[in-house]
Amino acid sequence: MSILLKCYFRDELSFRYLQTKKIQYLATMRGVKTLSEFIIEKQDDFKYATGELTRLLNDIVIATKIVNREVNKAGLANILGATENENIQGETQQKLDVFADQQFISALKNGGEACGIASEENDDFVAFDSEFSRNGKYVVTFDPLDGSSNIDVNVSIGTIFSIYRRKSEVGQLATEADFLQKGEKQVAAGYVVYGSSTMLVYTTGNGVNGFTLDPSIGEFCLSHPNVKVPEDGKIYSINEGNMVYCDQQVKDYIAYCKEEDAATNRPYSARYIASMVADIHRNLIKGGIFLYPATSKAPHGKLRLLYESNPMAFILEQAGGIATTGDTRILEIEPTELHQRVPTILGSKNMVKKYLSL
Ligand code: AHM
Ligand code: MG
Repeated sequence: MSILLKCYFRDELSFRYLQTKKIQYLATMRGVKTLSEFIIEKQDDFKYATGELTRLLNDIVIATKIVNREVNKAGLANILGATENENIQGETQQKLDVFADQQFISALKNGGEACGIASEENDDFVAFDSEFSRNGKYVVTFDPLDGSSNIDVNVSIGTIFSIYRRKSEVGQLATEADFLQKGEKQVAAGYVVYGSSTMLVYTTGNGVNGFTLDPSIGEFCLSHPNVKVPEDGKIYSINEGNMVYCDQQVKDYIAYCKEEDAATNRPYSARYIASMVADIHRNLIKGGIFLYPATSKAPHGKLRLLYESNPMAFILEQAGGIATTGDTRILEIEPTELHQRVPTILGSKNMVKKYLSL
């Protein structure tokens, strides 16, 4: 049927248009709103609304669908296992990390709305050098595959992204200053969790919405409108194996989480997947606190400000939570380098407040 339609609609564009309409029709029949419809509907909430951010988000969505397809067949496709390369942080890159990185770069480069990207897997930022891209108003930072140590063992992983308006002049090549912007300058941020189902959660600064991928129509459908993180929670997420290297505040807080007190629902439950997207997603829905603090071994913590902490902080704050280094609101940090790391503590408002009070 598809081949026949393709012959009838001689050019690819008409064929794609028909496919999109077909998907939208199927989604409408099921009474669900697709992510594409939602993004277009919300376009006017955005103060720079010209359609470019909408197209940029759609480019990102296409890349996440391709990555999702590969993640789902990772065990089959002889794509598992480490490459011989190491990324700038000295960690072994997994093949899927490289694949995902390339997918995002290619989608954003061809989309024309972004003039450059910076990603966890590249030593330096990439400025897109076509005339088309030089006119792009945005830059994107991303972690293409977060929690990649989980790939080989079939545990949830994710993608995280942030979008900023460029600071350099439109028409020129992107510069490092375009990427070294405070988190509060983000115009959009989101993540995709490749879990028991695939979900995309994002914000443009007007609340947080979550979409679940319906594999039968290949569309993300609105499943979690206006997500709010519960003010109190019962879950704490930290790599407790590092406790010996943590400072007294962290030790005291974890001891507090484990104390018995029926009035405050303690002891809390410990949950740690070592994939921050999955850990934070769970805590966002159920209520909880996630901590990757500074340790004596890693004085700035492990997580990267531009690719991990800022986007997650933006989402958590938009959902009513708090995101802090322990001293500073994460979104107020002035970045000094692309691969900067920061201690990251975020989650339910009252849990983070308790941590800060110690
Ligand atoms: P990655 O981006 O290289 O996968 O590393 C980030 C991940 C986070 O998702 C997770 O919270 C953390 O590293 C786990 O680190 P650890 O194994 O030290 O607990
Ligand atoms: Mg990561």
